[in-house]
Amino acid sequence: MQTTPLTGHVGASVEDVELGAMTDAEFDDVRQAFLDHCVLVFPGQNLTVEEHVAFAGRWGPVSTSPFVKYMADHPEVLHLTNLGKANAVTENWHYDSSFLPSPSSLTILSARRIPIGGDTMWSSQYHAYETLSEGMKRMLDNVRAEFTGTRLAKRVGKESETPFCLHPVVRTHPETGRKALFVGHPGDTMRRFEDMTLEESLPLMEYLYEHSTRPDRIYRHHWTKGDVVMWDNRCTMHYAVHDYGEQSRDLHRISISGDPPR
Ligand SMILES: O=C(O)CCC(=O)C(=O)O
Ligand SMILES: [Fe+2]
Repeated sequence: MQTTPLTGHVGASVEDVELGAMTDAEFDDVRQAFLDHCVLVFPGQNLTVEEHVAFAGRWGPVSTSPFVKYMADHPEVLHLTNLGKANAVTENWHYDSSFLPSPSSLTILSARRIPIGGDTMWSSQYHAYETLSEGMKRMLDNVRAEFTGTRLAKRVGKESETPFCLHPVVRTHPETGRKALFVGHPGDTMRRFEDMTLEESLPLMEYLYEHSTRPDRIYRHHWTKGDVVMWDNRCTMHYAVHDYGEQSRDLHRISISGDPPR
């Protein structure tokens, strides 16, 4: 197995391993690489749905999200398709299911059909936290924010049922012990800071969103059919670029349950 970092702060490509037929020793190496690099790219895997499900199962129990429909014959697999730019709820920087008490710990995508375009970007929230000033770190240490699923609820006409949850804006990764900034898009996935008004919250939310997603902490993946990419949803945000018009884009997605952020 060969692991090659893709940028200075986030992402690595892993080759010479078959995810569908992996030994326990190889899995231990993959797990370590995952904790070290936060995003792993496995080119040319072309997993069957069954292989995808089996690989995901090695990471823990699967998790599902409200407001989306899973595959009829594989209730843990979400088929991501092109629903049009207006419905591209993931075209912003976000942590998955951050509006739930226990957001997923990680997600594994398997690319089935790729358009021209349709890249996905990830940003390291370890790096985002570590590059804040000591004063800002101190100030944020005990702050919580309201995370929401605004666009997701809106897409299915259930705005009045928009889910939300309070979480700390600095979280400690349960496996690495490193601190990561935990924020979202002001208005889409993050509403305001706890016990603060919208007006008070907005400038800092906007600053942190911008800070979290600077180009020097990002990996941008240009997909090829057959790629498998997995990310750590406890220390990265991601953004699905919708620049492919009406072309087809099909990926299968499985997420794994996580713990309440602390
Ligand atoms: O379509 C993608 O590349 C990723 C979409 C996304 O945000 C997700 O699956 O959580
Ligand atoms: Fe996402």
